[in-house]
Amino acid sequence: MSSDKIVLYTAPTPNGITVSILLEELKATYGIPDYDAVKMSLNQADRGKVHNQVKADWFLELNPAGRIPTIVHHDVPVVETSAILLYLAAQFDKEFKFSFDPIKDPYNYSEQLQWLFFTHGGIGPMQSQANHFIKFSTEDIPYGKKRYLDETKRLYGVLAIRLQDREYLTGPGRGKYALADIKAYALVSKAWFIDIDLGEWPPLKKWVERIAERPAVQAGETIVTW
Ligand SMILES: N[C@@H](CCC(=O)N[C@@H](CS)C(=O)NCC(=O)O)C(=O)O
Repeated sequence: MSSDKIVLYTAPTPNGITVSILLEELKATYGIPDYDAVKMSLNQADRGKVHNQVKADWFLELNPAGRIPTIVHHDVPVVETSAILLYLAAQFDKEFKFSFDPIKDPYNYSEQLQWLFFTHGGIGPMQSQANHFIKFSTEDIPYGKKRYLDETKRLYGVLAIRLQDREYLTGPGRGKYALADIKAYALVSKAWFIDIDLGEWPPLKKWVERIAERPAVQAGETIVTW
């Protein structure tokens, strides 16, 4: 029989912590799900040498893209941060503490998808490319550095407009801390890595500080470390 326990393949990166933050929030609220975190190597030089490397054959069978985060639940893999967040919410967030009911609350559910897609399709890839060109590229390519840094900052500006008169990205009134916040927080809170000063967008800075205070966020961010 397949286990109820979730296995989370992860690393201490913005994409990795996205999932462990939600898992910790769910555990703090409902006492479930039980999960094990397995730290994966993202280092290409470890390929073929280290068992838990993201391009190892056994891992590619779980996620053909060879990327973390990946979860396995009841022997079934789920990949892509936002798809994992939506899966975990559907399975475990029965009181919609961190999500919205797609049937009874379709407007807020739709907004949740909109902000998840905005972050998953926009900030995630742009910030990753900015990280690459600024921190990891073996060539110095000023055009690439500027292009992706400017684009990341433009998208942060959009979040800041959204947060001008609300505390969280989605939900009625001033908003409710939910999936879209977790997805965006995991990225925006790591802006320091490429020297982006969140002081440029006061509502965004306050939102990061507000979320960072949550014990489950602190636990989720440190589930595995470098
Ligand atoms: N779109 C994917 C991106 C995942 C991703 O880029 N993961 C990185 C770490 S943050 C990774 O596994 N990189 C390993 C590699 O590229 O070999 C998601 O949202 O899950």
